[in-house]
Amino acid sequence: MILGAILCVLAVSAQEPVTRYDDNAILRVTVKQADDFPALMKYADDNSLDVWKIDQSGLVPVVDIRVDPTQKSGLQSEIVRLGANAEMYVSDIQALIEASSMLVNTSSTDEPNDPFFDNYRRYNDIRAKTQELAGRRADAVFIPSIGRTIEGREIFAIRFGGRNPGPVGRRAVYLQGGIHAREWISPASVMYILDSLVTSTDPAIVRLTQQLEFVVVPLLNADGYEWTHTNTRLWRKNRRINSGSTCIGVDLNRNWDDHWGGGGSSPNPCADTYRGTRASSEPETEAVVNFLMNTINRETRLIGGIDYHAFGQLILRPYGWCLPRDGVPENNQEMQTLGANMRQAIISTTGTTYSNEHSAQLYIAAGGADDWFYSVATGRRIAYCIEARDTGRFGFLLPPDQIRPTGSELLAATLVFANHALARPN
Ligand code: 0X9
Ligand code: ZN
Repeated sequence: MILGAILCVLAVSAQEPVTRYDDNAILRVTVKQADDFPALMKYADDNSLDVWKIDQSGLVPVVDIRVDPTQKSGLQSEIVRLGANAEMYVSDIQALIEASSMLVNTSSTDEPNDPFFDNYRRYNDIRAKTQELAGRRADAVFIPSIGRTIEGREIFAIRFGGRNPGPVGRRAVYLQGGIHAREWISPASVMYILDSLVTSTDPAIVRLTQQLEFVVVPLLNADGYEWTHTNTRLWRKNRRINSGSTCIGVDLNRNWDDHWGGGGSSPNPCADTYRGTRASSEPETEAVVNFLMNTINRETRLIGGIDYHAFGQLILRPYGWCLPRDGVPENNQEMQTLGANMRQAIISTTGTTYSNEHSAQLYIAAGGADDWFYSVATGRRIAYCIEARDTGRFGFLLPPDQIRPTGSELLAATLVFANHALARPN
């Protein structure tokens, strides 16, 4: 019992320990009053607890925290000290990991469904799929290599469409997936969107993709993603070896050159929100910065960017680095209305409800990709961070039978976004 109650690292080979999550739980903590929230966050940070979700949309913040058996009683004492309320939301993460991998999607309709979207795919399979798409549309799909990860994996982009730009000139939108390793639904959904755009025969989509270029990086944090498949399912960061620390990884969504180093980003290499030593210190960040600034922005007019994450079902607009009372983008109204239209498109597709909000209202986090897309890459046009399914039942462990419905609702939102990018005045 005691043995089983310890998060154990099973050595399958000397180099590659596989992390198990036996008896890890998700506690849903509701603080008594908003003033108690910083103390709870500090406790989580000091004790390296894995914060899965922060919900500040209600009267008081609600926080989902993963605890292993060695962390549970400490957090419980802190909860008592704060007079907070806690509910066991998920009791055994390891069981959830094993159960969700069993739920492989099999087609229930007459349509010939692409088995690629039956399950979450590895880096090589995702790359092969983009090459297959390029093979089918050799006239319109290009796969530039934009750099290499820390471990040397090629970071590939896909450029599709925009060959007949019409009177507005050549415009582009940028779609990015897989910045956070454990958020598997992100690269899966971005691949679903890409596949739909490339293979669609719907005249509205065909016309859109003729006019607008889609620039897509489906799997930015390839090293972290592979690590979640081979070793540690709940890994978030890249695989940087941090000098002077035994802790690995930089949070790539705290590494961008817009208010880098600000609130919600940690200077501690052991934290899950470690921002790195400077803006764009990571080759994954740098690859996108160079590609968008030196190639895409020279050849096209980049109108918008979306960074796809999980989870929470949220449409987040800039800024992430400060609260609305300290500043909103000058075109906040445009992004709010567009967000509402994207939200509505999702409801019409699958009935799933997403929020539409200023990002920092969720929590402040500076150095995010979305803020950099907005303030730098697009020259203050339009940007979002979309947190895909679900609201916490499975969290990062979303079963693969939800890939197609999530992909189709996010496709609908992305089409609304892309049509707006084409229609806006400049
Ligand atoms: O914290 C994040 O990086 C994102 N949430 S996640 O659970 N997927 O890690 C939210 C980022 C929102 N954008 C900014 N704060 N800039
Ligand atoms: Zn994320």
